[in-house]
Amino acid sequence: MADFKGSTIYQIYPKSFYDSNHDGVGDIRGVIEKLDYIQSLGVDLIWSTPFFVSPLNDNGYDVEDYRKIHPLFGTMEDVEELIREAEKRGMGLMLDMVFNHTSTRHEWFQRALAGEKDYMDYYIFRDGGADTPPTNWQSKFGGSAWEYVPSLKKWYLHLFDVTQADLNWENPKVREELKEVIRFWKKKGVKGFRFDVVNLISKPKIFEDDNEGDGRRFYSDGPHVHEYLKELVADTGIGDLITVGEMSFTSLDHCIRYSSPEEKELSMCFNFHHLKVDYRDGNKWALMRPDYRKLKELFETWQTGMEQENGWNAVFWCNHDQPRIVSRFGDEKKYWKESAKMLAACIHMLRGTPYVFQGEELGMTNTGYTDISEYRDVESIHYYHILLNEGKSREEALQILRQRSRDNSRSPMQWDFGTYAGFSEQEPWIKIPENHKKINVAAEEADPDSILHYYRKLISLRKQYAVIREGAIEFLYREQPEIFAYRRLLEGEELVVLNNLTDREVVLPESVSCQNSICLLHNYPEGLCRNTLETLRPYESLVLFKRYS
Ligand code: TEU
Repeated sequence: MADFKGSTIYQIYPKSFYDSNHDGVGDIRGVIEKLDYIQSLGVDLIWSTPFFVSPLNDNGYDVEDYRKIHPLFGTMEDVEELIREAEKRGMGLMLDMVFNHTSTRHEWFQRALAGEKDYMDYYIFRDGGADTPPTNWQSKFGGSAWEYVPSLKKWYLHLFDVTQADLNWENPKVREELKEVIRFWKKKGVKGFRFDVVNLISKPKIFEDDNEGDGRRFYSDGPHVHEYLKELVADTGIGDLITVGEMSFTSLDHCIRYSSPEEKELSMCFNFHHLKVDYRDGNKWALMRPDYRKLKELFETWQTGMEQENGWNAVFWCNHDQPRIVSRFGDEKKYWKESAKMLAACIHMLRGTPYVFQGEELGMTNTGYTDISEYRDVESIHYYHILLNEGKSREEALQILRQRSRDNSRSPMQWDFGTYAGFSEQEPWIKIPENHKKINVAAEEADPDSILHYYRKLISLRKQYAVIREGAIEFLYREQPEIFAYRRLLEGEELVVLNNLTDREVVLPESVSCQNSICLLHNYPEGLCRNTLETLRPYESLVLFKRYS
């Protein structure tokens, strides 16, 4: 069994990582060229988002061929070289398997469209008149989740974009095809898999209208999902690799089952509850200040709940779908460094496997785009129009996108001070934020106090201290929303993590003595350490370690 508890995983969005052939789009050779940098972070696994043949309507989450590489990103030889070169540096590659749906350009769907019965059974087609979709379910990207095909007089289900048709996992042939994909990549030496929205694969027997919501309660963690996952893992022999399921709208009970070793499903789960604490009434497109009380409650529920039942969390703030954390829960201006470091410590010392999304280790911020023409993401563009139709002004809609768009995380990695931030010599496919002159790898390599060096430290601590990997967790100051604090415990070792989530000084309910502890990490300059803590400074974060004899 791979050591997923001791690992840190670095996520790459290849389109925006490094452009080796200077066509404005990042590529696989770009990742190979930057492997030394990735290794220097101390991470164990590199998760790359999909680079397979695809029309790229959803930037690769719409797969046309699971075994071929999109020429924009490179060749199969490049991927094989990436696997070898990563391995030489002690790292593995984790691939992203989008198995809930395929692109409508996939051969299976094309054959279904041509009326081949066998292939129609690969997808979810339902009868119905041209004006009445089978149910009122909504796509996650807005609009109906059904599309009518006049030639077949049937509707097909697409929980995401209309070009992403949901696969029918009830069909054993579909499950077999997908296992073959896994075997193909496993043979190439891939060390892990991330399964995209994998808790949505098992749809209900009966499709009915949802009078309370958009339909998700019927298909999230569906009737056969655990059975299908067990089968996929057993039949492909990936139980000894590192696997993570992206669980959309899930529950603690299901995530315990997905990730506890006895169940033989996955190593760990992503859930997104903690990233909805700034959604007004659960609506991503309605702005609200983060509710820190809720955030703390969610972490506590998921951390202690998973620990009690031997489950395992993937812990993270950022990915290619989320706005940048320093802009979201920190302060990208006055306390940029302090808040980015504090937020990192919050996550990395938790019980779970931490994920770092490219650029997070630099404190990259939201993009601040001011015109809709600067956006590329299919979801952002759909929702811009939905917001206008709801009566919002252009400026109001853009203001929402500036905070909520997935493009906030998809702007190019900021390598240096150059015109295109050292990402490319060509104008990139998506605009680079102005602040790349200040926030970039070159600048942060040179600054010993940088966010980048802080991340390296955090990642190395996990390797050095068993209490971080294995310790039990206990939450402190539970009644104080502005302080996120916890203790980790393991035979004779104790770690205390204190974080001020606000831009104000906060008083600790009782003073904390640092005298018998080692301060492993502090996000304020050294001279500002003290023997007894009565207060925490704005966004202050400390990690204290004690060994009992
Ligand atoms: O995302 C699944 C998902 O539900 C989201 O995070 C989604 O982007 C968000 O809810 C929209 O508000 C995964 C991938 O990470 C994402 O990039 C894909 O677009 C999506 O699946 C479809 O494959």
